[in-house]
Amino acid sequence: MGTALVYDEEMTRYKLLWLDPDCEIERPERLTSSHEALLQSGLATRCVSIPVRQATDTEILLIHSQEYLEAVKKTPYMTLQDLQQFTQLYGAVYFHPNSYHCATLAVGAALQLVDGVLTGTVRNGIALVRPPGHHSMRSAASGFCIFNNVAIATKYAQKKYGVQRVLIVDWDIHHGQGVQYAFEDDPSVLYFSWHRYEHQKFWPELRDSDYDSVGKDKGLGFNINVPWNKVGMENSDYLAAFFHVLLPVAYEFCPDLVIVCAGFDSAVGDPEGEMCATPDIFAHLTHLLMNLAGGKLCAVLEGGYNLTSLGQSVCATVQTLLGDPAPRPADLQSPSQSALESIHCVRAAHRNFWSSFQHSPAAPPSEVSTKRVKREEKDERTQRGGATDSEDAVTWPEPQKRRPPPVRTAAVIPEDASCPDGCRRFNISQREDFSNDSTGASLTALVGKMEKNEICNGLALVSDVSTAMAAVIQHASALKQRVLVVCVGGTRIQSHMPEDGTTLTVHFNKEVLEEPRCKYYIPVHLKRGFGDVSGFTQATLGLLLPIAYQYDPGLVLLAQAPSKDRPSSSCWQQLVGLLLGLAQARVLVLLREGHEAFIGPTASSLTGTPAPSLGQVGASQAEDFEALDGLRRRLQVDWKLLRTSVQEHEDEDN
Ligand code: TWS
Ligand code: ZN
Repeated sequence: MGTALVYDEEMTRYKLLWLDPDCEIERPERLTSSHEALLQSGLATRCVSIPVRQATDTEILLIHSQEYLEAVKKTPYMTLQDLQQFTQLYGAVYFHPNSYHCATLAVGAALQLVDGVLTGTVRNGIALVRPPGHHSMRSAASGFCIFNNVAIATKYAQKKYGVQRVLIVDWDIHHGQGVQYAFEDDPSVLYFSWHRYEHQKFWPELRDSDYDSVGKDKGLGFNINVPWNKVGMENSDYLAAFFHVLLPVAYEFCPDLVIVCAGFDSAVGDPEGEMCATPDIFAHLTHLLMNLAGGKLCAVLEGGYNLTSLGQSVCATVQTLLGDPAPRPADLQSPSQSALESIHCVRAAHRNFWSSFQHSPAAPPSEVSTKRVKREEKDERTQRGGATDSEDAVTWPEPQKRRPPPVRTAAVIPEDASCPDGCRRFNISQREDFSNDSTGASLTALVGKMEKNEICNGLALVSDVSTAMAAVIQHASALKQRVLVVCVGGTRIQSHMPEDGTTLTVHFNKEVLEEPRCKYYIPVHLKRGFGDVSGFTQATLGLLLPIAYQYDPGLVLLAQAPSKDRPSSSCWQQLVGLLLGLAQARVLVLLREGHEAFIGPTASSLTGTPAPSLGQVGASQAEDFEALDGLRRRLQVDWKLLRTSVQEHEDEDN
């Protein structure tokens, strides 16, 4: 199951033919340099090349009007003057005699990608296209977009393959109003977009882009806008929006297919977005979406105008689609006040539609409304044009080289048990081991190999989880690695954990445990255990992941402690899959003897197979949700990525 790359040089063969400083950022080099970056890094050859094709009229008419299609069809025969005049009919777009041809190829590329993923030829993929699509509307071009590539691909997937629910994630820095308008009354398509908004001062300057556009009629709740009201948003702001807005809703929605409006103008260095998130963050955004819809993910290029930043971001995305471990999410700050304000408002606006938000405060506190700035107060649009000195000066660290270890997954399992698919058996035999604890010796040797980047991750079947855990922690701390311990089930952690921050323990349990006794020991009470999908998602997405990302461990230890109830296998696989985003996927899973049934599913997730979907998450158990939300609020003093709203009394570091 590979990763598709859909690309054709033909889409570089149109450009701006007259002087217009606003339009010149959208150049053919955007595609050539992205493709070149994939070739240079060796990623292109690891992908499955799928050819583009022209979309048919019928396909384009899935979204656009006949009149509009006929009008665009005439552009190849227009004079320069006619083209300029035609361009004037719309906003922020230009036409060229070859634009129409390229626009049909861009749609066709997205459809070829959907075909590849839905026929099972590939698991996922990316289409590198020009022109982009997300601004284009039923009868109008807009923002460099002619046909709405992603909206057409969505309808096509539903019609041709009977796909029911499609999640569209628009991480471009502009609001894809064309996608919003295409599906705002349609509950089968969930559209999520974050975008630079600045209280409606940023293009396309629409009232419809604010957090309170939540969809219409049957589609109420299925349109989610996160407006960014300040520039300079960072990795932690984007992650907070994923953890506290998109992911809880996406898991509740349970899509059959994920399509990403993959614009990279949301990355640092982009002259349009002016944000500060690094290209590496796209590895995490991609990873966090890869366990939805059984891994069926189609990324379609939208914007991105700093060629360096764009190339790095495309590579980060593709390398993650290929299954390589994501780089460590180093040094995450607290989300900014402005970002938290927006996140708070979105959750409040959607609290009646999604059970994950039903305990959010009803209305945004009056003082933090995002509509403080009135439309009339809008100041003059600043001079646009070529990059200014300050834009040229934007720099960021070179992305880490991601070298996946030669062995992906090792298994420490009894000699008589068969080795699961895709795993390397890793047992120190009794003969070589002088300590008389061959499992313990195997585990410490395995951690050593993980540390040396020879093996990525592993699983072990052990008779005593506590003893094994203690051995691993001791060894890892000798290697000066922060360890995240995630414990599922069991009544009490036997071994004594250091409380100096070298390990962080999150303990999920059915029983009521004690209150957090220090910042680094977090008991999480799940009344109905890990078999309860809504409790699991709330606890994992809203609590565990934000804490874990902020902690940034060098090793993750996931252990099944002795207990009567077991997590459902699909929840367990989702947990394993999501934890692989941390510590460069250095995850060691400890399974108890007697739980042999978990070996296969665990191995499958560790080797990179997407976890099965959890099913549409039904009505939640209010008690669990309230308790978990209460815990989240108590912990956010220490773990700032848990915040979903501004603090009443701000502490000094913010
Ligand atoms: C979309 C930038 C003109 C006036 C005001 C066309 C040039 C133009 C572009 C904004 C724009 C729109 C993207 C990037 C994008 C203008 C223009 C605004 N914009 N969307 O004459 O990347 O994802
Ligand atoms: Zn954009």
